[in-house]
Formats: sequence, structure tokens, C-alpha cells
Amino acid sequence: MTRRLLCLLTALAAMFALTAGDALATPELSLITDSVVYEPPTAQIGNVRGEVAYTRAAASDPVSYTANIRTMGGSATEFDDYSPWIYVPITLTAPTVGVPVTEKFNITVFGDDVFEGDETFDVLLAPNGSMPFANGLGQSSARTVTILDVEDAPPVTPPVTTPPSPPPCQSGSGIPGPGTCPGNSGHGGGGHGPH
Ligand SMILES: [Ca+2]
Repeated sequence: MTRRLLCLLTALAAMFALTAGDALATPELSLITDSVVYEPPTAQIGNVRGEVAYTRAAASDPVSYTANIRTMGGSATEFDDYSPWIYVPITLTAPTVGVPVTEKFNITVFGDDVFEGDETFDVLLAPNGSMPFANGLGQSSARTVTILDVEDAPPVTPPVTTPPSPPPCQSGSGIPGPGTCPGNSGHGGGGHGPH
């Protein structure tokens, strides 16, 4: 019984060791991008710079790996504020195990003359259908880009307030007129109220 248990534990330990070894052999992908970009001038374009890195962890990992770039989410509008990347493939070739290789890319942002406030979108590495095993894929790779709006907020117009016009002067003759009736201040023509 004890020997059987020992065998079972040994087998389990071997399984965990194998799992750990496989995990270490998984190729690694990573993504970085500019986190902030100023909106370009009206009718001009600008770029968000990005870079994908690929590292072969073992000789059995593919020399070339193709990942896909996907933009999504955020408050910015595709085709209006930036040119979306919808599963655009990027192929990285790593001849040497353990030595990362990188590929750069640019995402276009569009300028306008509209006050929109700062807006964002995410860039992430989507799995490639034929090689979905690399670490670093998916939502965990997402990088948020903020497009800083360059237009000023429209001025806040204070509500129009009309100062109250002075009451028309009531002269002794009873004819309304502007201003203060000479000699009519303080005691205006009417008698005093009851005490
Ligand atoms: Ca703008």
C-alpha cells in the first residue's frame, strides 16, 4: 500500500515536472505601443508607434511566428479618429533560441478641428489560427492608446442677465419719465403710510 502510494506520488511529480517544462518551452510574445499621441492638425495624419517582440524558448519553437494586431474598444471612433487594424498579421523571425526579435508598426490617427476631448482605443495581439500557443496573446497584451485632443473646449457662455431697469420716475404731474425726478427723492409724492 505504501509502495503503491509512493509510486502514485512519483508519477504525479513527474506530471508536474513535465507541465512546468512545457510551460517554459512556450514561445513568448509581447507588445508595446505609445500610450499617448497628440491629435495631428486638421486633415493631417499622425502615428501611434507599436512594437511586437517574439522569443523562442526552445529549439522546437517555430523560427517564424505570425501574430495578428487588433485594435478595439475605447472611446475613439474607428475610421474617424484612427485607422483600425483588424487582425493584421505581423510575422517575426527568430533564428536564435532565447534571443527576442522585434517588428515595428504604425497605426494612423486622423486630425480634425472638432473638440472631442481625449479619446482612447486598445491595441492587442490576437492569436494566429495556426499557432495559437504563444504566451502573451489576447486581452492580457492590450495596450491603451490615448489620443490627446488639441482643440479647446468651446467657451462656456454665461447666461444673459438684464439688470433691472429703474422704475420710471413718477413726477407730480403723473407723467412717467426716466431718471430721478428732481426734488422727488425720499418723499415721493404720496403721503405717508399709517403709523
Ligand atoms: Ca479634435
